[in-house]
Amino acid sequence: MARILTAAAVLVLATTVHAQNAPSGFTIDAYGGSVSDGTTMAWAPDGRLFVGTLTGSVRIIKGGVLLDMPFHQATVDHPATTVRGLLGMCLDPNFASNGYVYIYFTNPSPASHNCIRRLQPSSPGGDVSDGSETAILDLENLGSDTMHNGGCIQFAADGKLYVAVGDNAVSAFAQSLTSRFGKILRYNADGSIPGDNPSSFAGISESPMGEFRSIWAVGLRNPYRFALQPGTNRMFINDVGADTWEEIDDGVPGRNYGWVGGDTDGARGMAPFTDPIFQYGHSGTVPMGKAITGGVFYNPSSSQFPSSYLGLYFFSDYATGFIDTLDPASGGVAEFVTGASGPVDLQVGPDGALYYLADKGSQGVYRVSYVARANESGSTSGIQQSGDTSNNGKCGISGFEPLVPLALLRYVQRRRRESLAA
Ligand SMILES: [Ca+2]
Repeated sequence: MARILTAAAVLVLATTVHAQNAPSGFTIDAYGGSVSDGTTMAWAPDGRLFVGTLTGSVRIIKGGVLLDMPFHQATVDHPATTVRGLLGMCLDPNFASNGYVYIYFTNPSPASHNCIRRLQPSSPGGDVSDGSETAILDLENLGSDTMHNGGCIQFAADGKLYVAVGDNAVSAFAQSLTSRFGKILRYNADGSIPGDNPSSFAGISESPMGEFRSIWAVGLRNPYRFALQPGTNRMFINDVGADTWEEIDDGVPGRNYGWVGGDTDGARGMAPFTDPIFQYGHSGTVPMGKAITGGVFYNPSSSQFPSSYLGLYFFSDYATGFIDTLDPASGGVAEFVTGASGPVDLQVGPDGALYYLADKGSQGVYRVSYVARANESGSTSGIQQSGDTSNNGKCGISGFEPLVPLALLRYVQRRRRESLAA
């Protein structure tokens, strides 16, 4: 039996390598139009989707159509093939009245450093900015290494602006209270520091002073994305690991997530460090990947997916191209989408669909929708797939033959994950 399943798995992998696959009842469609080098997405309450790109553009998808004119073009430090550039974006909690858009990007002036700037439309509700950039935050100058910039920014329900910053490939920064690198930071919307930020951090004897009073949690390597759960305001931090583990960390003020360089990502069971609530390896685990990217909780104001998805945490891996779910209550993990092309960000839309931003292949936004239970009844369709023109929307060679073995494979994977999570 095991040998048959292995052969089936090989067949499936061989025939669906370029297809994006979702569970039965779901479809995947390209959304809006081609966007290259996308890094970040944010939904406006009016239904527009803002999309930021590594090269400094903020684009708008309005009514499902990508507008030709960017909302804004920032001047970014983006040396070719590096991950410096525009990395994060969020909208003001009062966006409906003030129209503020916040972007995190690598600023070339006067020396390369990551910053946050606030943008505003040229007219209320307008689709282009007035060109101004209001300074909210300027981080320390970067070193020569172009890696580990973090970049995710989000407002939480407390009205504060949370900022994820990477260690710039200097792991010692992650444990230092005289550096904002390798941290989660917490600011007021105008860039001032709240008086109630934590003053002590696990495993560090001193307290932060001055501008470092913005530090909220420490010990992170490259927290590329974090997400806040609507309703609970729980924070999950996706910390990209080094050579072995990718982490999801439970964000709590004052905690130390243990990154001190070398092989110190992943669970170590070593106080005072906080282990990840979930980790997956670069080899030998299910799931398996090399760069955790997007994360979002499925708690939409208008739910579209089956109720079993409510409260789950979606997370993606850039290298493997999967989107999986983590159940915060049970710790169980299950496969959701496979074959996504370099997913870098996940968001839940106002329609309750899951949107992901692809940075490889046909780059742009993709929408994962739950279509109808009618599609499942009496159908052999284990997969719904579209938006991938390389095979005319079919799954595999004929669109049919991998379905049965894939269903078996998924069943086995799910059982393995349940046993791993136990
Ligand atoms: Ca860690």
